[in-house]
Amino acid sequence: MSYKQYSGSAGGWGALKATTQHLFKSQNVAKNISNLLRTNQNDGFDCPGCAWGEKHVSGRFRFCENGAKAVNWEATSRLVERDFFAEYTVSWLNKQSDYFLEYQGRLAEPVCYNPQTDHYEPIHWDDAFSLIAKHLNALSDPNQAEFYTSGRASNEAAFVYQLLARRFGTNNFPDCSNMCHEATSHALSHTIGIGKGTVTIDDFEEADAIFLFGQNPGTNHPRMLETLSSAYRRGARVVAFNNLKERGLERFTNPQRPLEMLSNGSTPTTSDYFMPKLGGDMAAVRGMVKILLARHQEAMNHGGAIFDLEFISEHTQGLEAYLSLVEATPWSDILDQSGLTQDEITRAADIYQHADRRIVTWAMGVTQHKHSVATIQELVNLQLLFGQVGKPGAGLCPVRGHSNVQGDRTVGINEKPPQALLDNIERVFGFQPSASHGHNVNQALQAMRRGESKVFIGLGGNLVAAAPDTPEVAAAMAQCELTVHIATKLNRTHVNPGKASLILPCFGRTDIDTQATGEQQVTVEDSFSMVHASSGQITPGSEQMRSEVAILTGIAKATLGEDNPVHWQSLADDYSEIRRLIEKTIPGFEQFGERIKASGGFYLGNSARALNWQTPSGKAQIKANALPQSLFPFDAQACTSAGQNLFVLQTMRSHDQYNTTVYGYDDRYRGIFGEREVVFMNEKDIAAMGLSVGDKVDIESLWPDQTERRITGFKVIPYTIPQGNIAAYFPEANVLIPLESKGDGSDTPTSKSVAVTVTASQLQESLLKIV
Ligand SMILES: Nc1nc2c(c(=O)[nH]1)N[C@H]1C(S)=C(S)[C@@H](COP(=O)(O)OP(=O)(O)OC[C@H]3O[C@@H](n4cnc5c(=O)[nH]c(N)nc54)[C@H](O)[C@@H]3O)O[C@H]1N2
Ligand SMILES: Nc1nc2c(c(=O)[nH]1)N[C@H]1C(S)=C(S)[C@@H](COP(=O)(O)OP(=O)(O)OC[C@H]3O[C@@H](n4cnc5c(=O)[nH]c(N)nc54)[C@H](O)[C@@H]3O)O[C@H]1N2
Ligand SMILES: [Mo]
Repeated sequence: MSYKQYSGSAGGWGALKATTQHLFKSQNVAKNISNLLRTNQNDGFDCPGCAWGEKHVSGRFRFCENGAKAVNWEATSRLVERDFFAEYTVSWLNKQSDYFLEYQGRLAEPVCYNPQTDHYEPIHWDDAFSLIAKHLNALSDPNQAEFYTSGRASNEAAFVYQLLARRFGTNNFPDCSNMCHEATSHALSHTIGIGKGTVTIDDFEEADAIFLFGQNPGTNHPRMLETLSSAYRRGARVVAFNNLKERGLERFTNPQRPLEMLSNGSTPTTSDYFMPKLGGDMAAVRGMVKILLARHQEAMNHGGAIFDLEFISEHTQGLEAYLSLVEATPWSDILDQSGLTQDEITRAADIYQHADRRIVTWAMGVTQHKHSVATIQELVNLQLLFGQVGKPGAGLCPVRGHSNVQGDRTVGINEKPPQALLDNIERVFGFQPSASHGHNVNQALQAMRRGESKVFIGLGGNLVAAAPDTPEVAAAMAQCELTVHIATKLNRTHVNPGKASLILPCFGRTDIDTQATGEQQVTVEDSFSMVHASSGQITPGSEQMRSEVAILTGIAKATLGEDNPVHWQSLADDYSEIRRLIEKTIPGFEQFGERIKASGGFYLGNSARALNWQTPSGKAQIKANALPQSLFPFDAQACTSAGQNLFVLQTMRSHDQYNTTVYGYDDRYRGIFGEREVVFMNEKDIAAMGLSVGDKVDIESLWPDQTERRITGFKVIPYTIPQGNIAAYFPEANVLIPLESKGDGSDTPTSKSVAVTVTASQLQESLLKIV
């Protein structure tokens, strides 16, 4: 275990080396090399990594180091078979690490939990379906079932899933996006009338300035580094706002450029770097607008303008209220909350003003705070003032996480379905779906915890590890009469079973999916609203695995009946049938089957980009939100006593993980090797607490309830991070986040602002005493 500052650029030979190591680790080398070459190609599969889009140019490989890890992890030849479950009890498995659980390999056959023996035991598929049907049909209210989705599910699987749940009678669709970009969907739909980004990949080639807020593309969207470095090379300004110094936001060696690789050269990915306090982006942007407003007023005095007055008057509403609020916001608040100097904010405003086409991107550093919706609306305001929506080379770009999280939403995974969707379902399927709002993740977990929701079905994902307050979530699962997990790999959620529990092994994106009519394709949608086809390339490792669609139609047939409301089997036999139903039900999918044949797929369109504002007023809304009272998710100061070291903690991903999937214990770009129980701190804070690098600390979170939330023995790592802020990895730090600490309007866990105290590890002190 070691800590060594990383001096290289992102990408380059380090990435190639890591890719090769992961190839060997999967024990499927030859197959996986050919696999990687098919990633994101027209006749291949969509990368199960992130949702970044692709420009379709032939003859280039289209995977990155972390995409390669995702592919290798899924395409392993290791299998979890009945002997494994016979050997280990579930209680024993629950004591193992997340890495251990997933590393065992692909789930190979359906198993059912036996509480008497505490083992999972084999079960026939039909018996598994009957058990689910029995439990679902025994509920006194369909809203006692929760249908969770993780964003890898294809459009076809997700559409079948929502149809099954809606026919059953509920809108309980907790979704991974409730912990992810929910604030984005909420903020955007209430301002520009659509909850998606307005840019396409081509816009990045025309932008003069790209502002990146709260994201770490070097690890989480590595293919974006190429886009950023090429923008930089042609002279665009690329401006990062990040709470940490992230290597991928500094320099990148592109493995696609042989000369750069051979000369160990690299291209910067950003031209300017600002490090706001956690949650300080809203104040920073408010400061930029305040400067630009003053300049605009000055220009107006001389008959000019800086804002796009024509755009504002034709397309927006709410300008006056917002500008008065900007004027009324004191600089002291802006500087205090942003943690930036007035000079820095002025520099950011200068760059913004002197560009003509600006793109603003953001990810979890913006969406996982209490005031995330307001922060995103501040970004929207800035862009609207300058007419940056619906213009080539400009726009709003939330960078999505899971490879099909956006598509799942598009095809109906929505706990608050719009009336138009319900009407279409009624028209196409001849039943009236429930219009009452269902549960998001937070509400589902609360209902399970109270014993009100009794059946949990998970289409992928790992909710126990992904959600906050881990012991509470585990307890919520344990309360359920039945938990059902449709999954590729064993994880924490599976080893926290309900009173009855099933693990149903499914195909992943890389597997060949053969059904009655032959090999099937599925479709996915990227961050740029491009829909394209994906076909698996390798023979599944076990004949017992089934496709997600086959599993869902199996559940539907057993629960609802063969033909209710569709002939389920024909959907499983031929996925084009599902695409025909999507075409009839979801706008934008006209001639779906034909259009996915095009290279790179097709563009779903975006109403805001077309300057068509789907808001009640028919205009884009400029929202006047006050800055938050405090950057803590509650009045934390009131909960601390004198002498306690109060910090705001963010929880983020290492370079060797995919959400709760831990591929390894290194975080190369941050200089961490062989460990994950670390906490990144500013050197001055380390010194002020009398700590040294490598010391162990205990971290306790503050929340006005009686629950103790604490992690112990985390190693102190010095890092470029503002004083008062610290960072640790998720899922290890999830126990610190109270379920009740959630975003206003989004219910997203405040994973990037947790009020905590840090103390020297008691364990360490007691050891010292012994010495
Ligand atoms: N390899 C890999 N790829 C992934 C994933 C993965 O786990 N591994 N996960 C996928 C998913 S589901 C998602 S949602 C995305 C996540 O992609 P990211 O949003 O990049 O994920 P995080 O690791 O949470 O990183 C958050 C970044 O924001 C910064 N940050 C945190 N708080 C603040 C703040 O208040 N202000 C500012 N300005 N910066 C802040 C952090 O320092 C960090 O750089 O990636 C997707 N792609
Ligand atoms: N503290 C903290 N918590 C967070 C975050 C954070 O930044 N900080 N980030 C949040 C974010 S952005 C997200 S998106 C959530 C993620 O939450 P989830 O989507 O629930 O979690 P994942 O870790 O992506 O799920 C991994 C599991 O999915 C299954 N799986 C993988 N591929 C497939 C497939 O093709 N089909 C099926 N059926 N199953 C498959 C495997 O069994 C694997 O174990 O976590 C959130 N939690
Ligand atoms: Mo995500």
